[in-house]
This record gives sequence, structure tokens and C-alpha cells, in this order.
Amino acid sequence: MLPDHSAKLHQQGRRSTMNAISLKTEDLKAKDVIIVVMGPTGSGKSSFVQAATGHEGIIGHNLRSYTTEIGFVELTRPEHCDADIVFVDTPGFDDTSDVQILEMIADWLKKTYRQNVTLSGILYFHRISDNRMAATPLKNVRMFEKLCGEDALSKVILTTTMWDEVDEELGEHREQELRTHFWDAFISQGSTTKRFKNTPESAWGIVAGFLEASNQRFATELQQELVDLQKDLPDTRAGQEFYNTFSQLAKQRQDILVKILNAMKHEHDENILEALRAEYEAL
Ligand SMILES: Nc1nc2c(ncn2[C@@H]2O[C@H](COP(=O)(O)OP(=O)(O)O)[C@@H](O)[C@H]2O)c(=O)[nH]1
Ligand SMILES: [Mg+2]
Repeated sequence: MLPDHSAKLHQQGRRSTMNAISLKTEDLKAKDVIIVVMGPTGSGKSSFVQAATGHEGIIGHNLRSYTTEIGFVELTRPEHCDADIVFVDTPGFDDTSDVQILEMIADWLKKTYRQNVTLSGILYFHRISDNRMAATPLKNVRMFEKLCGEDALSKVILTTTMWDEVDEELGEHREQELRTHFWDAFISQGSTTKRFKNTPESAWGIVAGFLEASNQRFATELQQELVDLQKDLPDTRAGQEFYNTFSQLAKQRQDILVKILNAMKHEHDENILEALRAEYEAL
């Protein structure tokens, strides 16, 4: 049985201007079954929440490809389990220079943990249609791993999407490759992989285990570091991973700027100079 589709959409964010919204982070209860959806932009997170809840809210407006705030869809007493289920849709932390996204997610995790609201499951999304693991998703997966910490990894389901866009055999091959080369640290700590086929049945099949074990709650390592150990975000393991990547990127850009400046000194062709100036400005 699928739950009724009377899901309520709630959004909360940095610059929240929502008015008729009743559920905020503060309203989450310790007994709620909280399933957090994470992963890069365009990996199918909001589509999953929509398939599970029937609620179009999160991807309905202009947010389809770029969810910029943390959104909740709460299902009240569905058939599956006797607590309320809350899906938490997060923006993708895919641009490694976007520190605000990480801060937003960290703030939310901190706030909920302080309220004794712990999690029931985390879904991490990945498009199986991508033919290789690009550098950015790879960095993000490393940061995500540190955000979870060893203990929480057994509660992570690495969810692959866009199966309709690949040949089944190729998809299986990629899935195997992901498991051995990129997700090995997750798998060895008990994470599982599942395929989302973009239907409500598939969505509920993926979270079924979380609902069956809905009395088992957990916190991520980032939450423990921020709250129990009172660390600042840059001092946490996820923060360090992030800021290291960030400073590497800044360094790379700095080097390119120096090269452009040097090239400009020795260049006399006005057209090339103009192009170099534009490049310099853009960087
Ligand atoms: N072909 C295909 N497209 C999908 C699937 N899941 C999501 N999409 C599309 O991929 C785009 C990004 O999905 P969205 O859920 O907004 O990703 P998010 O940024 O992770 O929330 C949207 O245009 C979706 O309609 C899928 O399984 N197959
Ligand atoms: Mg989204």
C-alpha cells in the first residue's frame, strides 16, 4: 500500500520568506522518522521525494533543477509505520566553491541534533547515466563520507537513478565499478546500493528497511563533532575535506591568474590582449 498523497510541503532556508508554513525544523519531533536525501544537483533527489510522497512542491516551481533550500515533505501516519515520516530534500553540494550549501546542511544537522531529533536513514543519489565519475562528484562523495562518519555509513543507501537512460547491462557494470572503486569505503562500513526506477513503488521499496527499523536512530559524525565536541565547521572532518578542496581550487585559480598576467606583459596583439583581459576578469 502506498501512503495517501496528502503530503504537506514545508520549506525552510537561509532566506525563508514562506508565510503559511507550519512545519519548521523546530517542529520536528524525536519520534519522527527522518530520511535525508543528499547528493549532487540533478541526481534525482527531488524526483525521488516526489515519487515517494506524490508531492510536486519541491520540484514543481522553478526549483526543479536547483533546490536552493532545505525542504521537508511530511507524511502523516502512512500505512508503513506508526510515526510521521519526514523526507528532507537538500540542495546539492556539487559546486565545491559553494560553502553556503555545506553550512546550510551543517546548521540544519546541528539544530536537529540539539533538539534530540536523530535520523532514520540517508539516501545519497548518483546518476547511473553518467559515464564516468567526474572530479567534483568524487570530492563530494568523500566529503559526504566524512559528514556521515563510520557509524552512520551503515544507514546510507547509495541510490542510483536514471536507469531508463542506460542499457541495463552497462548500468550494472557501472554500478559494480562504483561499488569497487568509489564507494568501497561506504560498502565496507555497511552501506548498501539500490536502484531507483522513478516510481512510487521503487521509492518505497528503497526506504522499506528504514521504516522497518524505524526505532533505530542515529546521528552523523558531523552532528557529534558540531554539538558534542563543539567544533566549528572548518575543524570537522567534513569541513576539512571541503576547505582543503576549496583552497586547492583557489590556489589553482591564483596560478592561472599569474600565468595570464605574464602572458599579457609579453603580448602586443590587441585582440589577444583583449581576450586575455576578459579571461582575467572572468577568473
Ligand atoms: N530520465 C530520467 N530523468 C529523471 C529521473 N529522475 C529524475 N529525472 C529528471 O532529472 C532532472 C533532475 O531531477 P531532480 O529530481 O530535480 O534532481 P535533484 O537536483 O537531485 O533534486 C529532472 O529534470 C528530472 O525530471 C529518471 O529516473 N530518469
Ligand atoms: Mg532538487
